[in-house]
This record gives sequence, structure tokens and C-alpha cells, in this order.
Amino acid sequence: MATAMVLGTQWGDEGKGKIVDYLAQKADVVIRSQGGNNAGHTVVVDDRSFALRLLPSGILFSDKTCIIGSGVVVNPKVLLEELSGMKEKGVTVSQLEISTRAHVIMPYHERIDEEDEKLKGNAKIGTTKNGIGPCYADKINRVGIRIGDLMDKDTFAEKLRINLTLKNRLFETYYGCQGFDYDAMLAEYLGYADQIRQYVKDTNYSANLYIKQGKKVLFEGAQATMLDIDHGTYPFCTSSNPTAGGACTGSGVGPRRMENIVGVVKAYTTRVGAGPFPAEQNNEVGEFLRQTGHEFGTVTGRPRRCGWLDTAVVKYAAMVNSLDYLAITRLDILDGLDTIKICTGYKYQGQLLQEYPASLDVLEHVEPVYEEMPGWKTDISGCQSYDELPEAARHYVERISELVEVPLGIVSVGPNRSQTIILH
Ligand code: 2SA
Ligand code: GDP
Ligand code: MG
Repeated sequence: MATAMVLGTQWGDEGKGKIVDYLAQKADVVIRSQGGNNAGHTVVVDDRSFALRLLPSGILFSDKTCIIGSGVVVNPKVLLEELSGMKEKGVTVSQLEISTRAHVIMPYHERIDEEDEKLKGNAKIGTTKNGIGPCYADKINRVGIRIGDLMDKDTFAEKLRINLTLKNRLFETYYGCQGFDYDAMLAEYLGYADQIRQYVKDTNYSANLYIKQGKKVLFEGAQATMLDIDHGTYPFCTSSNPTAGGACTGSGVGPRRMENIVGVVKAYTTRVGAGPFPAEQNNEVGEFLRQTGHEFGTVTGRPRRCGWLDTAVVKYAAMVNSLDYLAITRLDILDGLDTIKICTGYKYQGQLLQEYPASLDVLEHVEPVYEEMPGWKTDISGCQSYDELPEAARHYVERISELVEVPLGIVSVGPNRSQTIILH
């Protein structure tokens, strides 16, 4: 491996953190290229659980360089809290690099996110309220504040002044609430600047240099394909590109350097927040998956919506990401089921769709087509090799690979590093 990439193929929480952590064992550098503290990865190492939001999962290894790339939106307060939490647990964090080009999530972004969701009522997206969308909106609108700006007192003071003038007017006139105090915010954020300065550099250069030096670089995706701003279920999505192209734009590394693109597929489907979800099971199956799989948000604790695996979704993800391998996770959660269904496609107005619909209106009215397979009714969490898996479990994962036309790379049967079966 020179480079590898780990991406979510569904609506997030597929277990990317665990797969990144596993593959990071062989990597020298781990790069995050999009999203912010809306992500929540849980990584279990020797029965100790780590909840990561902004820091790349590779941070748990003292000898790996971890990069927060240009495409990430950084909340300095959350970052510092996460760093001190890691230090308390004995994790070394000195090998962190933060892109000078990454954008800063400010308190007004969080407030706009919250107020907009309130105002939208039933049309709300169900965001994590971390200010992700408003921060990316400012970036695209070219009024954002970058980490590099925060490092320079005068530049930051001026950019904050312009932003607070605009935003405070918005709060007072449109949202009907009080604005923020300039002096207090300036002092607070200059304090954060001093604490993160040691990590800040132009990571476009360091990332490319590491690749040139022959180091093994792993790109870590947050959120997932169906939450992609361009390719996902817009507007019920996040505001970044969690697909393979986003790893290039968010790191400054070109597409020719990208190899071994691994799509993480949860053995069933979950979704947090609003938006269409054709294979959703609002019944005892969904409840079984939620309870057995403890399907509640890492950050917000929100119950996740649950349903059968949908290979129409995964096949679409395989296409837009040019996946090389699948990593199927949480297979063990299906241990207790008599029969298991796979949604293999959708019918719309009586016709089987050949393409994944871009229109949410179509998606809301499709009829899922299911295939049913026997369950294995065996505890597989101790299986150490592919051959040890029951035949029905092997059939299930092989059928997924066949339906989406991507070879199997990894099968995961539990949260620990040791519960990982490598096929490729
Ligand atoms: P946002 O906050 O603007 O990115 O929200 C927009 C949509 O993206 C979804 N989204 C997520 N879905 C699943 N997991 C996410 N991260 C946390 C986790 C979630 C948590 O990994 O557990 O703790 O609740 C995540 N982040 C964003 C979100 O639900 C909206 O549909
Ligand atoms: P991410 O956002 O894609 O990294 O996923 P999350 O960390 O939000 O959610 C996945 C959860 O599943 C975490 O608690 C992981 O520790 C756990 N996990 C990952 N792989 C497996 C697996 O194969 N089996 C089980 N039972 N849990 C897993
Ligand atoms: Mg998650």
C-alpha cells in the first residue's frame, strides 16, 4: 500500500473509525479531508473506547502523523477539548498537523445552524447543530476565516470584525436575538490560536512530501456517500464531499495518488436525521437492529433509523467512489436473525429502476425490491478467519459483493481490532 482511502458507502456510522484504525496499523500518515466535529468515530483498542470527532483515528498510534486537511472545518474549542481528553488518556498528540487552509467554525455558525433548523420546522434536515453548513457556506461565499487567518492577530481581528458586523445584523434583524460581543470573541479565539499554533502548517506540502518519500498514507472519510453535498440525498445531506474526490480537494493530493479505495458497508443500513430511506424498517426488525446494534449517535446520542442493507445504495457508492474493495462491518449484529433481507433495487411506478434516483420525490415513492436469505443463528464474534464464518454468513457477504460488483476486502465481526477478517 502506498495510499489507501476509507469511505462510508451509506448514510454514515458504518464503522469507518474501526476500519481506519485497523488499516492505520500499517500506515505512516492518516489524513482527514472533510467534515468537522459532526463526525463521531468510536474506536475500541484493548477494551478501551475512544470517541473521536475531529482528530483522525490514527491519533491513537504514537508513531503516526495525523493531518487535518484543508477541506475540514475546525472548531478550535472542540479540537482543544478533544486533544486534552486524549492527553488525559495517555495518547501522544504531538504528531498532529492542521492545515493553514482549513476553515474555522465560529460560535455564530453554530447559532445559525440551530436557528435555521428551528425556523425550518418540519422541513428541518436534522443536522448535528455543530455549525457545519454555515461554516462551509461562508467558505464558498469567500467570507470564511481560515486557520491561517486565526494565526495572525491583525488579520483575524479584521476578518472577525467584518463577519460579526454582518452576522450580528442578521441575528438582531432576522433571527430576533442578540448578537455576539466582538472584544470577548477576539480574546477567546486568540487564546485558542496560541494553543494550536504548534500544529499549523501548509499540509498540502507535507502530505505530498510524505507520499514522495514513500510513506504509507491513509485517507480517512467522515460521514458518507449518501450524505455528500453533490452525490447524496440533497438537501438531506451534509455540506462537504465525503466521496473519493473530496479526499483530493480536501488534502491537496491529486487523484493519480489515490489507490486502494475501501468502501465501508454496514451489514444493514442506518441513517440519522431526516430524508428518504427506502429500506427503513419501522417495525420489530428496525427495533432489533437499533437495540442489538446500540444504534444511537456517538456525539448527540440520537436514535438512528434502521433498516435492511440496501445494495442499490452501495452499488451507487461503488460507482461514484470507484471502490476497489468492500469492508463489511457489524455482521455480528445480524447473528440472531432467522432470515435476512437485502434490498437489491427499487420499483417506481411499476418499473424496476436501473439508476439510483437523483430526485428525492422519486426516492420517497419507490418500492424496495427484496431478496431473502437464511440467517446463521450463531455467534460469529469470535471468528478469526473467513473459513470459520458459518456458510450462511459467507453467502450473505458474497452476495453483497456480487450485487455491487466490488470484491470483498475486510469482514468485521466486532468492534475490536482483533475482530477483523482480512480477505485481500
Ligand atoms: P450536518 O451537521 O450539517 O453535517 O448534518 C447534516 C446531515 O448529515 C448527517 N450527519 C450524520 N449522520 C450520521 N452520523 C454523523 N455523525 C455523528 C456520529 C452523529 C451523532 O458519527 O455518530 O452523534 O448524532 C453525522 N454527521 C452528520 C446529519 O444527521 C444530517 O442528516
Ligand atoms: P463511523 O462514524 O463510521 O466511524 O462509525 P461509528 O463509530 O459512529 O459507529 C460504528 C460503531 O460500531 C462503533 O461503536 C464501533 O466501535 C462499532 N463497530 C465497528 N465495527 C463493528 C463490528 O464489526 N461489530 C460490532 N458489533 N461493532 C462494530
Ligand atoms: Mg459516526
